[in-house]
Amino acid sequence: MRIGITCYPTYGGSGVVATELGIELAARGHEVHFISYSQPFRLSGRDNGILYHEVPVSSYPLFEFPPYDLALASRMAEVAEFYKLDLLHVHYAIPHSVSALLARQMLAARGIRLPFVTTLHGTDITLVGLDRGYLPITRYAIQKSDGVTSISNYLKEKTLEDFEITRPIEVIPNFVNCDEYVPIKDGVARAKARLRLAKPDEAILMHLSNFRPVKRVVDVVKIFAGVVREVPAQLVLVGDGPDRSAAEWLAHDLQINDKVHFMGKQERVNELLPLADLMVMPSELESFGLAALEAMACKVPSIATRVGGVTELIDDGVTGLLYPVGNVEDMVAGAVGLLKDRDRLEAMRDAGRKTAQKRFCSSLVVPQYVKYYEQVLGAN
Ligand code: GMT
Repeated sequence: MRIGITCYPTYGGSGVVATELGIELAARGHEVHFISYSQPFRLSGRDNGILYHEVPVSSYPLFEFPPYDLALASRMAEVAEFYKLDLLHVHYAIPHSVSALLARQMLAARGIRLPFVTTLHGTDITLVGLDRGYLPITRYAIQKSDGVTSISNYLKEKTLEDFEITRPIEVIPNFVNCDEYVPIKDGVARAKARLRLAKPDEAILMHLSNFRPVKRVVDVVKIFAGVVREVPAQLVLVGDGPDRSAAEWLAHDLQINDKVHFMGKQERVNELLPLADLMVMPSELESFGLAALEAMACKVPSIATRVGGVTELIDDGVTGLLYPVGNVEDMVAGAVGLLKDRDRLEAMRDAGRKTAQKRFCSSLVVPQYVKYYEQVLGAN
């Protein structure tokens, strides 16, 4: 198949899923065309079977807001026509599904067929999408998509309810490449790799996100402050975004900044994650929680919040520990308890890797997308 993919190319789960999907599809012999305003950050630019098409957004003195969604629609239509795309797959509804809808109509007028699939990721429904300024057009584009998938049952139900959607939505969960996200074998190799970040007797807590308010990065620092009072530890934060400065200030105010490491945006998170003992994901809301899944595949359990689709990923007490949002005290107690009980931690590490392998490996999930594309193409 020749598949066009549009996503936000910046640091964030929806872009990661879209990029990894493109890479996996290309590895299976499909021709993949990324269409976005810059190259998605996990693409090397040298990936076989993948082409990247930039969307130029020209400015004009009259435009206070250059119309990216229109430029995107034009580029989608061009790329689809020039490269004979079979299908377009857009990730994150706003504005991508609206642009795809326009591109489909533009091409239909020229006798060319371009079905499109919209994948809903989270705040496109739970936050931004609920904004009255966006809701009607987002609802329309979802309703008119040729196929719609969501990354969890939670998000599907939320979309059907809040957007009064009447069309079917297919749930296809987030996935991880279980051959690339692997634990480092215990022993000398792991100990040596960890030495870059911590002393042998110190635990490593890790957080990975785009540091938006919904991720509650300040809670991560608070949780760590409680843990390090009881257990020797270091905190490694991967990613960047609006709340980084608040978290840095808090680490200074609590005088733990020598143990808190802000690594910024990192491309090869699969090399960092296996070095951690625990992932900390105290989010206000997660429609799935890709960071926790990537950690799980590397045998790193999460201390997380019982929100949204997280319960579809983490089995509380078995593959991680779940708490109400903002309950820092209990999250500290849970983390300390696990770090002091190595047998329990080990059992959780193993159970997490098994869950990732059994349910969320790309080898299992990517074929679900391919099957869905075939279904959409067959129905058109
Ligand atoms: O925050 C978002 O909604 C955007 C998105 C992103 O680009 O970071 O994150 C969402 O998509 C991920 C991949 O499908 C999910 O794993 C995240 O749970 C989801 N984030 C939220 O629901 C807050």
